[in-house]
Amino acid sequence: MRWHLLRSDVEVRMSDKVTWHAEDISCEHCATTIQRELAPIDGIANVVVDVAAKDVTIEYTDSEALARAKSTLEEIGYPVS
Ligand SMILES: [Cu+2]
Repeated sequence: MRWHLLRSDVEVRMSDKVTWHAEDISCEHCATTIQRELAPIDGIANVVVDVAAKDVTIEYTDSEALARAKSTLEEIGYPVS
């Protein structure tokens, strides 16, 4: 019984969301690159890039994935604040 409760907790776990500002985002090409590099990371559920605002919004299911996303952004030339 307890095990079932724990399991359903995992299944319904919601993803968290964070928005970072990356001043170096300048066009759709940047958005495509960011999507392509971040989307395959395990634990990243969704990536939305707002080119006009220079914002990257990331939905994630574990915080390690988020740290990896941040360092990946730095590596590909979009350090975030
Ligand atoms: Cu660009």
